[in-house]
Amino acid sequence: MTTATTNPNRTEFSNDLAALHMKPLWERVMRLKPGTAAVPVIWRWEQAQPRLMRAAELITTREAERRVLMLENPALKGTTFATTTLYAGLQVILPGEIARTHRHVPNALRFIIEGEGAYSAVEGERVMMKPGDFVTTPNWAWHDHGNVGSEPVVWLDGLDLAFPNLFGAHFREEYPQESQPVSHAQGEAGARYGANLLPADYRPQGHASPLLSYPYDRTRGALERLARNSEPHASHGFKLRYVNPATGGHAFPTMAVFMQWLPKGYSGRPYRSTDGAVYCVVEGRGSASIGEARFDFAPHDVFVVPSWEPHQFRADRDCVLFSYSDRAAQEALGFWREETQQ
Ligand code: 1HN
Repeated sequence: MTTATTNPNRTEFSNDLAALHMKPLWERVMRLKPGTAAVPVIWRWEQAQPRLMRAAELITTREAERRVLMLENPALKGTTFATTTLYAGLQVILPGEIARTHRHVPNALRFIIEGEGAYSAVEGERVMMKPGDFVTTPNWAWHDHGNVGSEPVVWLDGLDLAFPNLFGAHFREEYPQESQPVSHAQGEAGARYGANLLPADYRPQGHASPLLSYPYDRTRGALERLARNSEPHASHGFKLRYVNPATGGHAFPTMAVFMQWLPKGYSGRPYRSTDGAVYCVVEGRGSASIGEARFDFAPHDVFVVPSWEPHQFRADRDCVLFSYSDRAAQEALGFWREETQQ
């Protein structure tokens, strides 16, 4: 690649081309191997939690619209993203507050970390949120949040912002009122889509799961039963994928969402895949070795496993890990690959 710069004629040629916004392909510096610029990083709950409470003193939800501390990958400064394709942020809402109604093209997920009594209203249905629940905000759905309880509620926001931004398709709209009217009973989406049944004439409309909430007690119960009665995967322990019940596909067209159980004493084999992922520790303590980094993790810590970084998990106690990645988009495009290592 350096031949061009050592040959004065080629240098002159390159300079001539530059003025015309052309470049010789043989001089390109683009990455031509798997992986991204993102680096492994952990945000520890013991550091995040007091700062969320400080944010709650400094600004109201009305002023901020959403009171969020964004989790930006240190190698992706200026993007706001945790991985090259995924946004992650910690949102806190105080008793009595309302985060006003809007909609946008990016899909969003909420993973509830701490506190009870808050709802996320999606297209007229208020979904009550409890720690460990995974709640969806499908693309272009009106959504607002409120806290009708008596304690602060904190959740992890995950968004696929990079995709609409990349395509130039990021629209957003404000709703004329702060809260949208309630037009569905609580639990209606769960009744329609969450009981291994679907409305008789249902045809999938959007691309994201119409099931607005995946409650933790059911997810945890399934994993615990599997862990008691079957053998763990060599790298993932017991790992389940949240499903769009109408299609059998991922919960979002872009983001794949998972919950996994690592039994106490588990030591996983190194593994890598092309999807970058954001993890949130739900229960337990253990460690994640990711590339050159080693993170000891505790409940509510959030960490990033970048694309194609070899990683392995160890569990000091029974651990439950929530995660989301861009695997759904990669599978849809035919790009996704994985590799188990020795
Ligand atoms: C958003 O709409 C929410 O609705 C949270 O709670 C975080 C980050 C970027 C763009 C939109 C929410 C967001 C967001």
